Amino acid sequence: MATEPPSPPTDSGPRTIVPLRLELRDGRMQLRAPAPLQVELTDATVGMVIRRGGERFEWHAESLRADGLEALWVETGMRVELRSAEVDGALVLSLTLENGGDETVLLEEIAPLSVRGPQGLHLGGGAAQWSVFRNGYQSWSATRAYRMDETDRDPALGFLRESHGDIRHPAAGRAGVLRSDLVTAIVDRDSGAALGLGFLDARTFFGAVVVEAPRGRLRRLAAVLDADAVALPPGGRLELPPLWLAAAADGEDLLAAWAAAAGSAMQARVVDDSPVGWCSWYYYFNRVREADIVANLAPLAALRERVPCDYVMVDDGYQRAIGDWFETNEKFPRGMRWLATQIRDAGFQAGIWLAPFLVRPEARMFRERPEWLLRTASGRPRRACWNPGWGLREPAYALDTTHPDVLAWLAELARTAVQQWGYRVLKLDFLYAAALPGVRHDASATRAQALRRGLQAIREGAGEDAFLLGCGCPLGPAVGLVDGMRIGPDVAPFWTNWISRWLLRDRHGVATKNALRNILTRAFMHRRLWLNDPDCLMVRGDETALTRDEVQSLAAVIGLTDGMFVISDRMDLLAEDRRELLEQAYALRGGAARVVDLFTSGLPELVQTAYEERMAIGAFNFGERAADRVVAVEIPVAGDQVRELWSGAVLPVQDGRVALRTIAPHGCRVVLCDPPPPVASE
Ligand code: 9PG
Repeated sequence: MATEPPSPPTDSGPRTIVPLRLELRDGRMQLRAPAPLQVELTDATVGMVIRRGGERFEWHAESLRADGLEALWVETGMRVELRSAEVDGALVLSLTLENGGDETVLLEEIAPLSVRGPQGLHLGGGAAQWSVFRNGYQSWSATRAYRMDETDRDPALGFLRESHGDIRHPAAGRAGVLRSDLVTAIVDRDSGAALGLGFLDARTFFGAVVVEAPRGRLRRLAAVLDADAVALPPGGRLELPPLWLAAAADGEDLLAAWAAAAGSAMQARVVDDSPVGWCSWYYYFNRVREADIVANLAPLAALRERVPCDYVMVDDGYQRAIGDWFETNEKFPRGMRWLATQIRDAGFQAGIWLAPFLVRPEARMFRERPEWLLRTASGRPRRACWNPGWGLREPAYALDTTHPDVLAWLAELARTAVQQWGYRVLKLDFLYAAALPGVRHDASATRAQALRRGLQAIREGAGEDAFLLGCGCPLGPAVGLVDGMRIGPDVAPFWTNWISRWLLRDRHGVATKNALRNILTRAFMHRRLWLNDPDCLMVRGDETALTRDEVQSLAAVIGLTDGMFVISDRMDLLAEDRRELLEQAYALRGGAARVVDLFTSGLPELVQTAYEERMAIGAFNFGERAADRVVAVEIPVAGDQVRELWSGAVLPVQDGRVALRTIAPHGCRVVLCDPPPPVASE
């Protein structure tokens, strides 16, 4: 079977959104979408929480004045100035703070926009009908839309919270109270009308949108910046990241338009050719040996005509210790430079995994450079992660990426891996470690800045030509520095496991089902903030608990959402029917995906992908019983027929609909819609 070359996305720019109109009334902001959209924010204001002389103060501007919308907080002398502009169909609010008082203040939280009470947001029938998009903090964090009667919860065990969310902002654990990182869209499920709001720049502060609407009544909606106790001396001024606001008749349009705007504000890196790779992790895990990597090169080369692999990634398992990256362990006796040469001689780029901001106690650096560690207020090294794969007894700790020697070392590490050893793709993992709360060498740096400085040092050392892939990474501060970004939890050779589901209450954890959810819910970020990395595709039939239906679902979601395409199987053992599966999934790439039920389901099951001239529909059944589905086909198709990918079945289209019978549990159907050939003109 020949592989069709992927065609470019038909739609990667902003879609149909409208800006909110801003008016000042009684010192408060009124923001309204033009008719017929019913989206209106009433009595919005600016708020902040500060510390001054050891005391905590909270303020909401009572009377904004026109002409730049100024307000003065009389007791503290803090002044705010708010400017508004219409940019590409959205309203953009920019806030400047000035300390006009005579004491230094520490900024804790700043809300460029907040409304309170049930009248604060008019959107359709009210909060009981809303779905709110909750974006997780980092790559692995669970992301999906919630109804207001649903509850967002953290994992039950503390050590999992570190690696799955922002420990400064635990989940509320109460129905209707959500914190969405960077951006949200609030959708009225009855009318589809939606409000979108998000920060355009996350290089300095982490931002989030907080929605509190327990029991179907809005209490508070606020866009908040975590100001990390940054000091503002008397006379000091601070410009805050702009806030983007728009309305639309569709929630995903808003998310896509925000991503395009934020990507352009932060100069996102979006390379044209999304790389295809192979990765050692999901077959070999920690057990990987240098011979295993070499053994996969010939089978990958032989597959090239069908699935052209660009790079071969040596994942976790080669290093002497987490932190001792310059030396290999006994499983890699010939060292990393030798291995890169083997990979490159076989015609692939070489890739290498690093957890550059982590260090474990057995690493040399831990003993020799104690001043490089991020520390807690009590002076102990900041625990960053407990990963049983690296040893049960001790955790890994975080580096202080504001220390100049750490930054120099990071640049040197990246330079060595790229220039000296010859690895062009760097998978940078557990990046959240740099942004953990702690005491830093540069006390003035925010957590977002600390992470960004670490990444910048790596980019500097690696050079512009290296492909940097972020993983376990808080999303905002990495835009413009990484080329690819993992957008979900790890896939696994199983669907879910009961330990994770029941014992740990962990929606973020390692499981193919959890990964699929995020690949769909964060599809809109692809090619706007970076290239999405959905994580790897495993298609093998042995040494896996995934059924063929589950494998097909993973393959279809990865192909239809177009992100990076990374295989993780032992290639010499792959049966021909499984190779064909790889090829079929590969041929689905190159389109622009739209997740139809993003706001109506906690786990989306319907994707439409538009290509230049064709269209594909993925209908999934993530439930536990077989299901029938009927899907709408939105383009005229050849002979009023469509083809189903996996079965090859030809299905009739009647009144623009196709009936899909008995989709197995965890399985899917992929409907390929080819347009009728153009009528020849005379
Ligand atoms: C290598 C792996 C792979 C994988 C990464 C990352 O303990 N934890 O919470 C935890 C989360 C993710 C994880 C490992 C441990 O996987 O996502 O692709 O590179 O590291 O160790």
